[in-house]
Amino acid sequence: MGFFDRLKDGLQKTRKSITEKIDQVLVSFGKVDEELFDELEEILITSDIGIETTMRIIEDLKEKTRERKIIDALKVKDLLKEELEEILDTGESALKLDSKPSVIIVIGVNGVGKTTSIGKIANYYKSQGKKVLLAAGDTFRAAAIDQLEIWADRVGAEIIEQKEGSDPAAVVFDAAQAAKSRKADLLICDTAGRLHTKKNLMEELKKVSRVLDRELPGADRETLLVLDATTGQNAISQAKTFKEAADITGIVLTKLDGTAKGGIVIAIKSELDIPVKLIGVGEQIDDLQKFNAKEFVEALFS
Ligand SMILES: Nc1nc2c(ncn2[C@@H]2O[C@H](COP(=O)(O)OP(=O)(O)O)[C@@H](O)[C@H]2O)c(=O)[nH]1
Ligand SMILES: [Mg+2]
Repeated sequence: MGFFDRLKDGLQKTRKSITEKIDQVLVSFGKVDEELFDELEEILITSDIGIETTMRIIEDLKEKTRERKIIDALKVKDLLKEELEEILDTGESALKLDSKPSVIIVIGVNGVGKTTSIGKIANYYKSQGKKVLLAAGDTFRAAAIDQLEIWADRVGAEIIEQKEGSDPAAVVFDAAQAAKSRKADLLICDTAGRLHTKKNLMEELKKVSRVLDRELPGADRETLLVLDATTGQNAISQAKTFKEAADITGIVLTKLDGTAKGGIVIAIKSELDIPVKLIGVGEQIDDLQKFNAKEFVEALFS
């Protein structure tokens, strides 16, 4: 399956819930009127786009139909696509990882898909001929270290680890030294998603970040927050918490294939001001894609 087909396939549930309903409404109305917008509003809100963003979209649609004197309801679909693309377009969504080594830190609550995404990212850069080093910074559970080890074996990356319960900042320190001495292109740091308290977790992330500032000054760094699309509006509040502890450079939105509420990507963009850089559309190793607004909207409406 090609890239676009995987995306389409991954967005199947969302497409069914948003696009098919929109099509039905547009066909049944035939002509543009006030009630049509009420129906559209309801569909958008129930797909987790968020109330505020939905209102903005509906207002814009009303204005554009007036300006362009559109009376055919079916034409509203193109306007909606245009509107969504505008909201989602963040300009550059590519990861900036030019220095050698460069660093990715992956953060987010338990179970969102951090370790799996690291495996997928590592696999991508390995396939580009890069030397990739993983740091097992989730020392909270032994199983987390084992899981990263499996990924390292699978993709042919090296891994730096210590035993369960050790200080993640110490693991990252070792990994930074190893990245320099082994001339790695890319160091990817896993982190814990759960500690005894939220405060501990945030302090730990700050400490890891300081170690990297000190040991790899000037290295390109992406701090990626992983959010699980199936958790809906909860993902937004997680992002707000993590934003206070880290300079997040991008979001990895996982499990879009598992939800009909993929509209969350639109809420994230308009409410958080952090670009979505990667999206997870399945469990296969190549099911993590670069986010592109135009392709996303095309896949949603195709
Ligand atoms: N369907 C689907 N499952 C995913 C995706 N990303 C991660 N997962 C699954 O989510 C679960 C938790 O992932 P894990 O990487 O262990 O989360 P972590 O606790 O944040 O490190 C695993 O079962 C993964 O296979 C995705 O894009 N789609
Ligand atoms: Mg993990």
